[in-house]
Amino acid sequence: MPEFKTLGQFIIEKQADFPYAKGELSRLLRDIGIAAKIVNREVNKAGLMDILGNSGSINIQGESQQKLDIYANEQFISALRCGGECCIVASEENENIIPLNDVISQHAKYIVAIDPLDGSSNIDVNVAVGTIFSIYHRVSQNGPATLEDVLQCGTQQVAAGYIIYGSSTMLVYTTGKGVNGFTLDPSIGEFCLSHPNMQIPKDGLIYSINEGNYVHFPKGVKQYIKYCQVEDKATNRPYTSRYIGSMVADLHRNLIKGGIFIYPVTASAPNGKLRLVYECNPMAFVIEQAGGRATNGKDRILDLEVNKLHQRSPIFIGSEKMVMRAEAFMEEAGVLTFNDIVNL
Ligand code: P6P
Repeated sequence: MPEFKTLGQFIIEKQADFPYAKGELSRLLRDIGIAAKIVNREVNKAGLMDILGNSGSINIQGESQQKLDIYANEQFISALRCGGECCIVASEENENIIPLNDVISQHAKYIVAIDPLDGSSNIDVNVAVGTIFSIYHRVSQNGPATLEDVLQCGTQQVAAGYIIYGSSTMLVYTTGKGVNGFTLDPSIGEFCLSHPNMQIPKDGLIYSINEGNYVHFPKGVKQYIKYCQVEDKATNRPYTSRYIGSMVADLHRNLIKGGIFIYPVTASAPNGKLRLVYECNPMAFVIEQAGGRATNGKDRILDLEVNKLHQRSPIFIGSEKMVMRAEAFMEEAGVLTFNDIVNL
């Protein structure tokens, strides 16, 4: 067990890595940690409160909003507003950006993009869910921050991470100098360093994909899945299929054990399902910092141009060798569009 260190102590200690830091990013990360503890409290007793199930409303994604989706969204926005270190919040739950215009926040230098409760359809069946966050510097020099401050390339992220509300609650993040994991100790209400310098194995034996969409997958994905299933002792195949429909939980497992997570184009998601700003970019930053790889099957996720707030992208992410192998199948088969697929 690493030496006892809370998230707050670690953040302050690492602040020294940024010579010009005045503590704003440190406070912003602590604000996110506070909201995570509040959301964790409700997620952990969801079955005992009238907070299960859906709210009856639909979010910008056209998905039914769970009551906890709305609760989590409100908690993170409130914590960021009170903290004063963020001038805009872009939430996966909201159609438009949320400018924080009070006297202090409007001059803050950071932007936060957040998926407040990813995988929330799993809450009612007690499957791990998560929060995904991404932090950028604002690029506008004066006046209120704008949408252009949010539509930044993934390589511009200052920090990114996730909280997984599972058998334990963990906060995992990077500021571009490696990945560290903190486990919430409920007895003291603190996230404590439990997984220093997380590294994803370069190769793995787990593949994570919703095979229910198999008939609509690009040819290269179909061929890669068949590759995973072939019996070959020399390469430890067949691999193990693990997919629980909660990106944070699937990626956290693969980060620790090694593996690949793929969400390609499908019939219902011709551009992929997962959101570039709220899911793909932050998780790509974390996985790359842990020594892994993240592409859309061809191009690096972090290099993709961000044109729309709720833009979607296919994603191949995880152990470097597994992702490169899947890309090779995609290249050989040709990266097909949805129209190509239906005419297969
Ligand atoms: P499907 C949850 O809704 C989510 O955004 C990710 O957390 C998860 O990986 C994916 O969608 C699951 O999608 O189509 O397999 O149910």
